[in-house]
Amino acid sequence: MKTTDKKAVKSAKKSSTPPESAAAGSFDLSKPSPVFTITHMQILDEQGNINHVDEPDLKPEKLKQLYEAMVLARAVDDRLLKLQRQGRIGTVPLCKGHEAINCASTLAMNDDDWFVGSYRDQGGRLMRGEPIENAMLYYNGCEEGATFPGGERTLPVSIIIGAQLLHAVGIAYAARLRGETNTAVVCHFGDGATSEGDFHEALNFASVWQVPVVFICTNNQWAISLPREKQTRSQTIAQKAIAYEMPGVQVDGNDALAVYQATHEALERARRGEGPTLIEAVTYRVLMHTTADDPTRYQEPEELANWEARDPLPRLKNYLVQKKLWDDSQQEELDARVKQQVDQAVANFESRTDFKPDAPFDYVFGTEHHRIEEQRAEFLNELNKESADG
Ligand SMILES: Cc1ncc(C[n+]2csc(CCOP(=O)(O)OP(=O)(O)O)c2C)c(N)n1
Ligand SMILES: [Mg+2]
Repeated sequence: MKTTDKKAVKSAKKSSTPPESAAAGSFDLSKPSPVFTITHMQILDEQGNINHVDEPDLKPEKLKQLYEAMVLARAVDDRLLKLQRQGRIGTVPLCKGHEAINCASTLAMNDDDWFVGSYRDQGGRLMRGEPIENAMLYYNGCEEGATFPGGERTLPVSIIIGAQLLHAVGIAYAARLRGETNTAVVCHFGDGATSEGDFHEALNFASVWQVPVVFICTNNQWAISLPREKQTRSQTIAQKAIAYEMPGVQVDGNDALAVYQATHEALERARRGEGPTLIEAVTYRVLMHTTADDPTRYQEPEELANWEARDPLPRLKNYLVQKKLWDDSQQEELDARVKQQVDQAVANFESRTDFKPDAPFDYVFGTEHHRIEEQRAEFLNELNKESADG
């Protein structure tokens, strides 16, 4: 771990009382301004060699679970791309290269926690128990793919950039009001979302209220075709935490162990009542934004190749092999099992015929609302007219 000032981060939020300087009339202008630091975390180097000092305390079974989840996420991503290219599903966003961020952060969560994500967290969603075919349904326009049994604490995909950060803060606030001391919220979003007002409002109130939220920004360097340097002049995204008086941690987003450790520490802090954390997970979007995009028009091939060489999967695999937890026969068995799972999900998806065209109206509010019902009736009426017209 390269640490700028680990202690400063650990002690940054020890109490929920506002710092003295924030009290009205207490400013002492003769004092020097405070100096802030952010932590940078890397535990596995790019070849998968471990830095033993910071090796997380993860049992072999957990490490294998993490790797298997990442392999499954990659296989699902590959298949979604093929299905879209074959015209069997609609436009789909892809998560290749983000498996360490999605899966390692989810591994650090417990069942009482809430998962609040965007559309680029497939690996985490699968770990929360979402069926593989949900993505196929959802990206084929079927609302049925947005929920799943047991998924009450896993919010549907948020396509609206940044909106889910406010939901995360509200949920964490409610959990605290209900006295759920073991519950925290993990909220995922992209680098582009940090330019939205929602990001700033959410971080501000999360800190003011000291609610248990872990904000994880997947900085994949792109917001569609807009590069990171046109999004913000800040040297890091993690440093945006400083303005809101919360710890800001930058992690190597292709290092599953660093992502796990940063999330684990932030969740522990949240559960101790020490408030929110902002984690910036640095990675690269190695595929198109969605299947409707052509990144060859704006990405440099050399830059892409550089990042492809840092692929999080072989990196974690090398670590497991070095620890004698993984070998070729386990890989073969896993690849076959994952292929079978994905094949089965495609078959389940393609055999479904029971779609309800007005399903989106079911999910707007928790209870029936007359305005929504008016809109539902209008929609169904139009649909019937179209069907009658052939
Ligand atoms: C409020 C809002 N504005 C604009 C869009 C259109 N849009 C879809 S994805 C995207 C880029 C988001 O980039 P980033 O937050 O970095 O996430 P990434 O796609 O890289 O995961 C934009 C602008 C949207 N969905 N919602
Ligand atoms: Mg992005």
